Amino acid sequence: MTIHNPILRGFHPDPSIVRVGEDYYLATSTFEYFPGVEIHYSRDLAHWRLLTRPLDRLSLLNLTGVGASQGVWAPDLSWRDGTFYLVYTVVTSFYCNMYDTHNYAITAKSILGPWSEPVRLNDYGFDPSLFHDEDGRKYIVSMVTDHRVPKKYAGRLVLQEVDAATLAPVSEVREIYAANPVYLEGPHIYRQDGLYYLFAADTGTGELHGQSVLRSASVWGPYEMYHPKYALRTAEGEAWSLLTARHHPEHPLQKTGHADLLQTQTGEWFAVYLCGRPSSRCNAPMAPKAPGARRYPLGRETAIARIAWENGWPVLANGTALPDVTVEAPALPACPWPEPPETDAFTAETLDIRWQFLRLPLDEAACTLTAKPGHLRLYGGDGLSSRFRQSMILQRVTEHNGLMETAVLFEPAVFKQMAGLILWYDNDNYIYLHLTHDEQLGKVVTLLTAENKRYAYPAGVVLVAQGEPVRLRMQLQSDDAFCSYSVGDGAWQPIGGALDATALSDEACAEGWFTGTMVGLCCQDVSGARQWADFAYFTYHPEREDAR
Ligand code: 6LW
Repeated sequence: MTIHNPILRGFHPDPSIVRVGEDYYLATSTFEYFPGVEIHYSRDLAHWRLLTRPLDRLSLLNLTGVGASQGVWAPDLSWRDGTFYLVYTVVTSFYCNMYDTHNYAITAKSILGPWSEPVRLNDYGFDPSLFHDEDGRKYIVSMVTDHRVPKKYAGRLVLQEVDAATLAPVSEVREIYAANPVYLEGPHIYRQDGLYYLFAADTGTGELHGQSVLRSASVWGPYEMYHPKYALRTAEGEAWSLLTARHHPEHPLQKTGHADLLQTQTGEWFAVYLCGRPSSRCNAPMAPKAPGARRYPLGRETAIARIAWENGWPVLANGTALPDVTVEAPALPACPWPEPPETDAFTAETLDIRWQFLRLPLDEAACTLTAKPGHLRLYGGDGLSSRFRQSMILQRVTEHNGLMETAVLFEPAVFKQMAGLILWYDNDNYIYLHLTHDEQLGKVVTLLTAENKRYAYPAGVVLVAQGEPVRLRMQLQSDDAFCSYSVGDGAWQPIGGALDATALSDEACAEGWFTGTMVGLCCQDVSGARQWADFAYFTYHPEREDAR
């Protein structure tokens, strides 16, 4: 059996994996989306399905007002003696000098919960992970942020022992690695053959990203960094990455790093890591952020590699630092899952698990499947710039090409009421095909684009008949988005021409760093009247490409 990378497509960064008997659970970051943390399930490492999102109540995650790409970063999932442990950061200040990185741990007997109330960990930095030593002791390892200018420490890692029962700190916070010169984050510690292995992401999370490994006889260090024979370094001070696409811009999986190790019940070793599949477009050479950088509208995704041990060090089994697009699966029986349906007819009692909310959960008074059976009703919420009560549901765009479609019944009475289909990166970047009211024409369809707070209506407004459902469609093709609409059963009418879909990427968006394009359904009523919209279905047909 062959595994095709990425195994989790669309934005799913910072993978953390755990095996419990014959079950594999993989956690990824969710940033400003609610519920927080995605846990995916597999029995064979080839087939994955989204199983649960544990941070599903406000006492576990309240994202009110957080900025784009803040919120939940780099969850760490582990299991010991019948208990799951989930450690995560809720970032509430970023894009500023002084970060706030609130670190928490929760536990559960079952992966489906119930999860405990959160335990506060130290907030020195982000990417905390929990190490369970063989002697029963537990430790938290994380990176450290530093607000001083110039920074005294960049890429420092610290360790703290925590109480094995309560996870409360029991030791001081001690440095175990000082970036010199390699910047490390995303640390995980493993014990193997009596040694402590510190497995960490190096060199940021862009195209220079990689994965390094260090080891020590003591959990407190000193840690020695491995220099794999195959590591390709072109300058002094560069990381000795065992996994990286740095220096190989043609490789289909870029940005590779931030890995977690795993041994199967068959004794085979693997690592999950994050990667990106580039678009064909770049930022302008003089762009204020990331000049000239290639754009990744799908964000950072999750992939898997086979690992071998070389002189007691983990390395890629293919004998290079470059990961494979296809990987031979472990010797386990295939366990495929049914493909999730492309069309959501909104006939279930609850929203399909693929949908997430923006920052805050929507209750029945804002989002309901029962007001008009077979329809999703959204009551108009805040405007698209709001970091508070927006009426929006979203899911990941998983391939560069594909088609999204909905049909909406909406009778706006004033121009402050809008509802439709949105391609979304963040509050300042989106493509919004929607219905609204125009004082001269009445009910109209229009297109609003936002690129780093530059707003445009590239197609004006087009009159549509009242009382009829309007179908709205977006086609992603060759890095452009093409919009069209149809009234009732009428013919599809293009609106707005080709729009650059790569503008919705970490590279292009001024405040975004870590997410990717989402597709959503939403309704705004900034008049305060809470006019509603009824969506009859949502279809997403991604065109899967196995390498680009
Ligand atoms: C993640 C950290 C990172 O926590 O990106 O650039 C953060 N580094 O490792 C969000 O994915």
